[in-house]
Amino acid sequence: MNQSIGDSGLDDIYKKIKKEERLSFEDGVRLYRSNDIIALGAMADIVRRKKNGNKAYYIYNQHINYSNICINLCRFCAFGRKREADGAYEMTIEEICEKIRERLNEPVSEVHIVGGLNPDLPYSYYIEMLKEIKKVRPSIHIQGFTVVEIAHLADISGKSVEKVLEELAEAGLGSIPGGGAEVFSARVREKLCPKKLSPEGWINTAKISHRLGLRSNATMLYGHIETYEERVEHLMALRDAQDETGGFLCFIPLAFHPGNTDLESLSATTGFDDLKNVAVARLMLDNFDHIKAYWIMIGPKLAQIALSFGADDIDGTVIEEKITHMAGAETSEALTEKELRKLIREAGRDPVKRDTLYNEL
Ligand code: V47
Repeated sequence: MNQSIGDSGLDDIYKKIKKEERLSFEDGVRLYRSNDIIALGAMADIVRRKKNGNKAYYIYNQHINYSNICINLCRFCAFGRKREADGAYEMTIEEICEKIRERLNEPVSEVHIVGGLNPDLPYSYYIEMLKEIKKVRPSIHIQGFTVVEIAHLADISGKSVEKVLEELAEAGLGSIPGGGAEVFSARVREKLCPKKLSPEGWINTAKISHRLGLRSNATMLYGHIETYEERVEHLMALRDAQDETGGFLCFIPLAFHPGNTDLESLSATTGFDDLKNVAVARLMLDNFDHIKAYWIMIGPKLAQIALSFGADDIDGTVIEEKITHMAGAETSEALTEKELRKLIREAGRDPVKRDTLYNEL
């Protein structure tokens, strides 16, 4: 038995992992309660290696946050604004296309598009945005609009979620990012985001998109007021949904940044908890192929270490990130491909440039 695991008091869980047995709710909570980070990492690394060998993925991508005007105004968010508030903005389709045009000389394969729930932008804005981006760069994969935005589009258009997704896909949408899941606990949501799409709404919308052939990502926002039990319940709800559809591409734990939010008095997450979330996710989410350590939120150095704690992906070049930076992130807003490859290579992994759907480029 691996020495670091033998001393951890988690050897029964280790046995399950070796037998590829599914972990229970109690197992998940015990993993979170353990401070034996080396044992957690060693176990998560076994699973990661079985699924992804020596490969670690990155993507050449670009983020566009088209508007921060939002009707939800979640308490953990420093990005959302009322229309009349300082710093509120809304990009025109032409401004969005200009952002795509600016990068035409770079090998960008994906544009990641997320915004607030803007009450004034019409449904046609979103359809036109997708079509116009595709005209400027036909080969680009558009990963856009969290399921929370999709549900909002169904509301404002009076169409069903299915119809909205079909029309967005027809206009050029390729897949759906994982945001808006937060933590599924009713207790947490009542306190932090009472107006947000319900957990059932989030999961159902994701499942509908999977059934229509649109893959999506999944996230969990951790490090605010949630308990270990609530984290594990969240992971298990995602695991159940993945059992049904197989449509999730990857899971991304999102480290809460308190700056400029209503929760500013809370401390930022620690390196230990960041690594725990990667490792426990890798162990609980046995039906997810990929766990992403998002360097924007935990920093490139810790994202690199996370590659030995269950992560097989460190996201990408990103270029212009607003959601985390408005909440006080101290990371840069972009890494070069050379920097991403160096981080991966020095962690002893083979860097693999991927497209959104994890095809190797
Ligand atoms: O849903 C909001 C989170 C999410 C804060 O799918 C915050 O590949 C930390 O989901 N501190 C949007 N997080 C971003 C997102 C995402 C990012 C990168 C890759 C992918 C992917 C998805 O950001 C929101 C919310 O959970 N968020 N405020 C904050 N203060």
